[in-house]
Amino acid sequence: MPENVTQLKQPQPERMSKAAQFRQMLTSPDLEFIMEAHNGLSAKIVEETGFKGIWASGLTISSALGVRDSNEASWTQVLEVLEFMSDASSIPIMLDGDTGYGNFNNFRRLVRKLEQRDVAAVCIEDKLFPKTNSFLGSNQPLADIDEFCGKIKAGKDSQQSGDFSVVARIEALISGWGMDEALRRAEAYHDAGADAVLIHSKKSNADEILTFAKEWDNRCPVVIVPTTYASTPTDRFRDERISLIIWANHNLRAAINAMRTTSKRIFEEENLHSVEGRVAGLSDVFGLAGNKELSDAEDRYLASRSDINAVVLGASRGSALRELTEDKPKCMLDVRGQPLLRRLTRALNDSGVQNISVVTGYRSDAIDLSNIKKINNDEYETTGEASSLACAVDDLEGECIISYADILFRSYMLNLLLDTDADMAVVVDADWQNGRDSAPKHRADLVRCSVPYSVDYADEAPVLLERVDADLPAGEAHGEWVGLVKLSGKGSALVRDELKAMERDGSLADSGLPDLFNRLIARGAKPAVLYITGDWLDVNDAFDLARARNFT
Ligand code: SPV
Ligand code: MG
Repeated sequence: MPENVTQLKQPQPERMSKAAQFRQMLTSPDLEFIMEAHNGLSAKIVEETGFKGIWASGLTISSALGVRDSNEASWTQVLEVLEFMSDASSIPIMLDGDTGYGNFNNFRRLVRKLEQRDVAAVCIEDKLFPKTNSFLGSNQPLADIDEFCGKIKAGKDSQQSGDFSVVARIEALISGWGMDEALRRAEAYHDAGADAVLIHSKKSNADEILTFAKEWDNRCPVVIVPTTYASTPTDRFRDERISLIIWANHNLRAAINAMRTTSKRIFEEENLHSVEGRVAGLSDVFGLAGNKELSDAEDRYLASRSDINAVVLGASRGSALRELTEDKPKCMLDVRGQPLLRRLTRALNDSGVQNISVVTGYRSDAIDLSNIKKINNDEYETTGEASSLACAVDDLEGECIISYADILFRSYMLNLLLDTDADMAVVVDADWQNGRDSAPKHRADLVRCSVPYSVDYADEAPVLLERVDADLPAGEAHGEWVGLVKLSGKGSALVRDELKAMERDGSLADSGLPDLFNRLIARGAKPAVLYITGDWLDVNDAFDLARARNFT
């Protein structure tokens, strides 16, 4: 795969520009070939085949867009296709620019736009806008020679790089104006600055092309399109010092046949059996699209969260939910078709966190999710959250998320947490009093922070957690502890040490996460606070469950 097929790279000074490569093909003494393409994919295929250049055919680009070769696609629509082709390939492209999409002024603007897209050359034909394909009808009117020469001059004068080529296509033979007119026009276009002339013919033999080439005697490079006179041996053109052959439309025509055959088979057989081996494999499709480069780039540029562990505390039954939690812990309660815990693990996975340990207790057997590691807290009936966390102490390693299993929250919170650099960070709901009067909530863990939440929070000073306490007087509280924590590697080590200290002093069994954090704060830790306003809930009773089921 050529380098810039799949990635945009710094310009490589040692490499010839596409325009220079094309000019060299035109002026070299060898016969060269360019092959038709009509979109990014076919441009890649032309390049990988080994062709040194691409013909961006008006006929096939139009056909691939489902319109006629009569300037039905606007020039900017063609330009858009070309941009994809140019980005997808690293060999030069010559655009079939029809009549230049207007007069000299439209053409010179086209030249500038083509150069901006690294298109190496444009070919314009001496017909009238809107053009008709040369193989349709007969005696199509030709452009006035002087007008067409002015167009060539305008194009050449406006190009920024000396290497960009303008090829002048002569339709005199096709339109029945004869050889003398064709040669007269070639002379005029050459004098006007064309870098090459394309002499076109729709005869079934190459006689008039070969005669033209002899008479022209290589006064400037000659380009031909042997579509109708395809039986002529290529060496005959070499002998007449033709510079460039355009294979004008064969990729599109091949694709039409292949698509028809495949569609017909699938339509008739109503299965894919007989086509599977005949069509390109998906790995081929991904290969052509350059997916390997993308995954390498993801490794280089995307912050990886795959090493982050999550410890989810899901040991409690939730006895306020009575018979609903008889056969399962509350984290397995169904919320619109999915257990709460599955919603949580999905959210973690979606944020890139894959290593999830769930500390279970009550009806551990009912926690049957496949992508988690279960760690049982055998003493869940007599111990609290800190003990559950201590059961997962081996997973409190490196960057970690700690979460209650029975909370629902919007995914931005997780990303907010995962993006912080703080050694410890907790999410605090500043809107904790909202709805409290109408529906008395389970005793909330309230928090006091270094700075209250403010909507016009202009200064970026960090907010620190000072205390978590369900008994905090409401007037002192700045929010509610959500039960979502992020630890850095250092933060995890501090938490591990503190859990061990709690075990030693006998306080572990009776402690919750708030107690753990108050101890850490007392020892000098400064957990950062990420304020949110609502957008989450925890499930403690049937009322919470009803709210959870409405949480979208
Ligand atoms: C094209 O490919 O659109 C051409 C070449 O202009 S031809 O169809 O032979 O005129
Ligand atoms: Mg054309």
